[in-house]
Amino acid sequence: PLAPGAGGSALLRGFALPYVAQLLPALDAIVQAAPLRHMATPGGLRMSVAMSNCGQLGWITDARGYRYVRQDPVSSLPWPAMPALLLELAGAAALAAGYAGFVPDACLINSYRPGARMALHQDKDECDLGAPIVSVSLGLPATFLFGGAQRSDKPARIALLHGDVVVWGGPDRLRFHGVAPLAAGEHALLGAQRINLTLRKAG
Ligand code: MD3
Ligand code: FE
Repeated sequence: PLAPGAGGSALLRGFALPYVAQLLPALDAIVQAAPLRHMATPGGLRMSVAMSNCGQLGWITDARGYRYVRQDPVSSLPWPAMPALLLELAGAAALAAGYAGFVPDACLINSYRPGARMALHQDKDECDLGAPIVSVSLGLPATFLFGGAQRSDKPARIALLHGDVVVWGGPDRLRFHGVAPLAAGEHALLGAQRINLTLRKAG
């Protein structure tokens, strides 16, 4: 597991570093057009992670549930376009993990401030669960929790650092996963924040 080229999952340490200088201004423009916001779970709890999206589809949660939508519900405008650089990064990472021809149509932008966390969950809102998910970590380090097929399976802890890219697919695609509360810190480029991008084929 977590070895490149096998068509399962692969942890690609520092894979995004050559892209960062161009990626950060592109992300700035996206969150200016579609600001990061704390969405509510279907149960009415405010998420500690602030989110936005780019691409044809964006993931949202509200009282009506979890789903992908074409427009930002805050502005009623389409989500900002996916930057070409992000498509290139996602395609190259997927290929390195054994997935040729990965073309994501959705990019969820997760912003963690110290204390923010993501509870164990499964990602199953996408139409094609055979497609991988590419995640890009930027800014402060986080402890990723990698569980099993059951919520009760004890998760492994994996440090995800600035520039790391993980390709999640095959038998791992439906594993429970989450993020431990972000530790305080200051990153040279992103300040007191971790940004995680998840690139998906949602439609
Ligand atoms: C493993 N985000 O947005 S990215 C999410 O760091 C999410 O913000 C986390 O879980 C974050 O849904 C983790 C890594 C990730 C994404 C999807 C997965 C790992 C996954 C799907 C299946 C298994
Ligand atoms: Fe997830």
